[in-house]
Parts: sequence; structure tokens; C-alpha cells
Amino acid sequence: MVRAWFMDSSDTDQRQPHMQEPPQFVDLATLRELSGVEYYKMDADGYLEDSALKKMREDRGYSYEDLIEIKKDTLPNYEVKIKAFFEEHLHSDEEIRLIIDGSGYFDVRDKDDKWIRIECVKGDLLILPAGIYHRFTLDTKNYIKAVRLFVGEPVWTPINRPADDHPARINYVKTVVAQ
Ligand code: KMT
Ligand code: NI
Repeated sequence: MVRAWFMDSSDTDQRQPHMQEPPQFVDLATLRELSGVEYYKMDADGYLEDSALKKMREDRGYSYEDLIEIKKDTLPNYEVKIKAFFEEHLHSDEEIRLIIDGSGYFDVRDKDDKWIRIECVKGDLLILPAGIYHRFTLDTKNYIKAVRLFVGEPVWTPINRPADDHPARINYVKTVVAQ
């Protein structure tokens, strides 16, 4: 089961859980309400053939798919990428990730600009809406492998905060934050 929680305010090691004391967990319905983030459980082993994933590809028009493996010795420019993933940013499109091995944290800003940390493990599929401020980090196990999905030709460009005038941000504020 995926878990999410409001983060503490300490800026020590990003790979630690950073839960508050006591922990302030966020359930999936609340996560969606506060951020627009969608979560689905998928069959990570059989994902190529999984009917739920197949339906999602069709329904949402996910025509592009590749794999990203974040591992020190095999990902080119590892340190640079790790740093860029953890810079607060947004994208002009959804960020869709299905975790097929390992684990990591997606941090998203909620409507009140508070950080919610989403712990992702094998079988978790997350859809971060276009325009949401977010970041990603590995956890202390230092390994994740994920499928990246996209509608059409992929654009992975991160637009670092502040990007409040970006059209995707304006639309996100209108459709999620202001609701
Ligand atoms: C991104 O865009 O932040 C990433 O692709 C990194 C996380 S994928 C598990
Ligand atoms: Ni991103």
C-alpha cells in the first residue's frame, strides 16, 4: 500500500523519510483532493500485458513508454540528474511513473504549499498533474526502476520554481488549487 505524509521541515539527508513527529499521514483521497495527484496499483511484473495498464494507455492516450533506471553506476550523469530531480519544478504535461523495482519518494506541494511525500514501491503508478510543483529523490536503498508514460512525443523538461506564469501552472491553479 502506498503511503504519503506531510514532511517535517528539516533539510537534512533528502533520502530519509522526513516524517513529522507523530507522523501526519495523508490517505489517497485526501492526496488527490489536496494536489490532484492520482494513484493506481498495477501488476509490475506483468505490466506489458496487464489489462488495467492497457486500459489506461488506451483511455488516456499514453502512446509513448520507456524505462528509467536510477542507479549510481549505470545512469549517465547520475549526480547531476539526482540533483535536478530534487530541484522543485513543474512540467507542461503530466508526469506518469509506474514503479517496477526499487523505491523512492515523490514530493508534491499541496494546495497550501505544504510538502507531501509519497513513498513509491513496485506496482505503484502515479500521475502528477501538469503544473504541479514537485521533486523526486531516491530513498536510502538508492535504487529505482520505473516506466515513464507520455501522450505523444515526450517532453521531460523541468521548469524550476518560480514558474507561476507558466500556462500549465496557471491551469493547475485554476483547476486544482482554487477548487
Ligand atoms: C523525474 O522526472 O523526476 C524522474 O523521472 C525521476 C523519477 S522516475 C522514478
Ligand atoms: Ni518532474
